[in-house]
Amino acid sequence: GPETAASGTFDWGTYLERTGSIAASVACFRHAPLCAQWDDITVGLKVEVLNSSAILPSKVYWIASFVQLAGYKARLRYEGFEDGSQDFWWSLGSGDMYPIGWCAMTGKLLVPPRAVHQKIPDWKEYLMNRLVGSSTLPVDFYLKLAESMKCSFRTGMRVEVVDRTMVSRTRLAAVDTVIGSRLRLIYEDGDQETKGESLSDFWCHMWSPLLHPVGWSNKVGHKMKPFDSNQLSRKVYCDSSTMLFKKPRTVYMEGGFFEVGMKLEAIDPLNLGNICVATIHKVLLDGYLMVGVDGTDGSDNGSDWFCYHASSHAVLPMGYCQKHNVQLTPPPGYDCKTFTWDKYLEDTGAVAAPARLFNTDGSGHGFAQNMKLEAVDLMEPRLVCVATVRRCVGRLLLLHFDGWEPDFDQWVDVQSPDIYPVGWCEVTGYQLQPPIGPDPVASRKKHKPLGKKKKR
Ligand code: MLZ
Repeated sequence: GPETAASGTFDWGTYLERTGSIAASVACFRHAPLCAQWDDITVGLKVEVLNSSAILPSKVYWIASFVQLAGYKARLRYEGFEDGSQDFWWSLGSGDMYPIGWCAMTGKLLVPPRAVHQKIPDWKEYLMNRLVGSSTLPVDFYLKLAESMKCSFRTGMRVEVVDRTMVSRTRLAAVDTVIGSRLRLIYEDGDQETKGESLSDFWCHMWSPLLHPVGWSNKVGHKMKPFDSNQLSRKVYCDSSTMLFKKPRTVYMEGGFFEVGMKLEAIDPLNLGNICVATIHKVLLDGYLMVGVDGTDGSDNGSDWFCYHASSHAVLPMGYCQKHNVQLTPPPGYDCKTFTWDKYLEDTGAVAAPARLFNTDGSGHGFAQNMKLEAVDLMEPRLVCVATVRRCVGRLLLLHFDGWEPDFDQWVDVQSPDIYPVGWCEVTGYQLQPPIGPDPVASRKKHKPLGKKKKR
């Protein structure tokens, strides 16, 4: 269709209509601009919006109502076109749309599209009747939008972030670019040239659990790639203040906590569509854990261990998959049809981490199966893609990237800062990856720049 990759003109409105889909509401994404204001944005709202059919020397406006909402996009219907024949999609971030009364206040003209003029001779009276009792855009809408788009990270600030060439350690990095609260980080430890262009940077949201202030690794006991301070770039840098970072929830360690050797189910950090049998390999400070997927090479030597906070969505108690009808990926040598936890614990002489240590409550989010959204491909975290909620399981969402093989599906938390409402890219100026066309070129093979390829 016209909205596919090649043409570069993906249009969410057309796509949603063609696929008969609905979008998750902005209210589902607490990190998204205007989330807290979204109760006031509803179908039925009336606004003054650019009359794009007028050919006049200055912009004129006309009244329209919201007939559908899809993330930050609204399907608008001009007054006088109640049959829906002239409906159009408008991004709530693009301006040229104002509360009722704005034209009168600013001396702009309300001019009906020509066809309305012909159909309804006395449109002034018509409009008066139509406007009675209607609600409009909050007067501070654009102010709130601007406020909620502020990001306090600045180019040049230093941080510690996961090393994408070895996920078990962090690396020193500096903020290079900020778009829509997503940070492009360049590894800055004197070694950035050696790994090749594609692995020398990392993108994440400012609230990403993978992002930490300088000194964090040392403080909690996480491994960090060594660096030579003399080699650091001489550009002006400052360490980012710890105030800028999202703190994970406090975990209580009384009455027992995770212990080394305990077994659990965990999202495989290198295959985010898989929930695997895993082991706690290290308990760091402040509730952080080093978790490894059982039976992988990188788990034996520690290079694939991954740091998850005890409150993370990615660590799950034994039996979670079975209870929720999700396929658990067993260790090599075990068949997924015959694997049982009882037998496995017996074989390994291990104990399972107690269920009460996990934070699996997923009540009260607004996501549902088949909803559309924009989501980061966490294996190539620069890419924000057109995606669909394939499953909702507790606080987990299984996301599918439209047009891509199910191999690319990823489990994420309902509160992940890497998922966004439809239209977020347009509002923030980030590039959106449209679904790939119906005839994918031969090689759409899974490619894992975050960490190395695994044979499983
Ligand atoms: N290099 C990869 C990119 C995959 C991105 C998929 N995002 C859902 C490929 O083209 O196979």
